[in-house]
Amino acid sequence: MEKFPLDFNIDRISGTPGRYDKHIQRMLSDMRGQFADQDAYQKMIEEGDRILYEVYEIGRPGIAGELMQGISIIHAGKVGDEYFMTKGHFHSRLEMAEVYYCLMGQGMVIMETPEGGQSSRELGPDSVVYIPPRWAHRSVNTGQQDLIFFFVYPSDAGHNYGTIEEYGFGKLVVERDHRPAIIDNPRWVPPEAR
Ligand code: PAN
Ligand code: ZN
Repeated sequence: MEKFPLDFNIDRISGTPGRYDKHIQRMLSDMRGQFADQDAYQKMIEEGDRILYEVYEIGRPGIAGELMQGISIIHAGKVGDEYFMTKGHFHSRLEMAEVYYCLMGQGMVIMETPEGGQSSRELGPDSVVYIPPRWAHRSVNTGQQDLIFFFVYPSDAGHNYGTIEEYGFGKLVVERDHRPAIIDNPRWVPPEAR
């Protein structure tokens, strides 16, 4: 029990946890092929790589019954008219759920089932989104500030990025008339047609 500390605080200004085991930074260059406007992506990369989002993980053993916790920070910005977002994934153990608790910022969680079912929920200060078993999830920052949320999921859930990397999600979140809009992803192929 004493081997792992059981508590931590979250800094309300930066959103960072007082302690963590892993700090992951995902760069624009890690997201090749994920944004719909490839020309805008290429132009941005040529201007210099940048951090799109960061994850602070508070680890626990990857065994049944344990929970992984952490903080994700998605920075504000767009590639073309598509907002900065996470890669998105299914859990390798598909039946494993997750909870997001938003501390700061504005955004959306885009969700999708292996059968192609689509859903989304908004994230804002103090909102909670429950991601049910079997739903892939991607978070999108639709605001002008960092989107910061706490997450918790089973330590043995694992991450499967495969099909999302290939086809993306069925829906994209883009800016239309100065506000976020959810539109169909032209690159997406329904699972039964793959
Ligand atoms: C989150 C995400 C985190 C980064 O911790 O992993 O926001 O997103 P990607 O893993 O899609 O790059 C989570 O959902 N964990 O399961
Ligand atoms: Zn997850």
